Amino acid sequence: MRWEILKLLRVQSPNYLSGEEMAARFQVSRTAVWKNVQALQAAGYRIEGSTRLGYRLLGSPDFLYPVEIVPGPATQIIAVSPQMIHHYPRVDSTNNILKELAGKGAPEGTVVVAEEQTGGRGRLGRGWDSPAGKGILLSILFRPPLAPSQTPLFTLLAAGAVAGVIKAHLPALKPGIKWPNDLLLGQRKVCGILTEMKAESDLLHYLITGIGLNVNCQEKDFPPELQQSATSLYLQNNKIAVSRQKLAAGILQEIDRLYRVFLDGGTDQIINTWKKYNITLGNRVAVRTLQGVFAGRAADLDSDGALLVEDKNGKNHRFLAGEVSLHP
Ligand code: BT5
Repeated sequence: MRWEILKLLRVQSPNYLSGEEMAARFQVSRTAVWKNVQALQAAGYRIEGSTRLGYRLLGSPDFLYPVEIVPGPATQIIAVSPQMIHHYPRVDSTNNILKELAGKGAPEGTVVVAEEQTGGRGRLGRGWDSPAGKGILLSILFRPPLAPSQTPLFTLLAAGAVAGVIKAHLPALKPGIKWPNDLLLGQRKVCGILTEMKAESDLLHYLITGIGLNVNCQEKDFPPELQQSATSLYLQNNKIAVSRQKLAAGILQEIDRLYRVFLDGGTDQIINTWKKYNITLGNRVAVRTLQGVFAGRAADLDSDGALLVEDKNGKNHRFLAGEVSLHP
């Protein structure tokens, strides 16, 4: 009922809505309405109460509450209702929480989102710095009918989606994707993506794509070792704060759209969306893998999203994972 009350207050804002009217609408006592208003206030909403006039909404916090980031009727699989979004003030890692939910049978399209992570994870045991209330930290559960070998495409799908949403909200910015999962603004990293899966031989149980996007981080929010390499939308947007809620809703909606394109066999479209923001292909690169470092020219992506790197004899070498340095 709390969120229903919020909806009513929002429609009515900046005017008052009487407690009596809400009590009648929900068939509860005025005390019950008042308790729900208090809960909303505790959640950060600025609601003014007047014994004579009722309540009015004066301001909303930029927290990633499910009702605020649920993308709306256009979505069909991802976060189609607020109930499919699990919001936490603080977790170790949203990917970890979603793994637990997935193990208990959570449906495809379930989302875990947090204001802060204490153990945010990158690839290969690296960390993701996740200060409270500054970024978007979310994970999405997919249960696609796929072979595990095709899953790297999901990182590209998410990277293309986030780049597109940044461009739509802040047209002056020029997001670039460094294969496979780094989103850069200028030369600095603004977003990272971590795709993990549970699979047995050829059977994929589920796939989790975790997105960490630096939205309103200031320089001082980054630890010293990231000061030169990390950035945020705020820092790139002339230090004007950006709505995390609008971006998060946009990201969920765009990933839902691209995922459906993918399910309809539109792998090319996923790759082409990624290529719109490509800053990798065409450049000299060094790819670091567990086997060593390989240098060459990033020539293309194949239909699995693997990177094809051309050696000096014109022969392509295929990488499904790895760490790319541009212009080594
Ligand atoms: C990534 O790994 O870029 C994947 C990051 C995924 C984070 C999301 S947040 C929601 C979900 N839950 C999780 O626990 N994880 C996902 P990788 O390519 O390995 O890059 C990690 C490296 O990026 C670190 O070693 C740092 O150098 C750098 N880094 C860490 N935090 C950063 C930040 N906030 N902004 C920019 N760079 C950062």
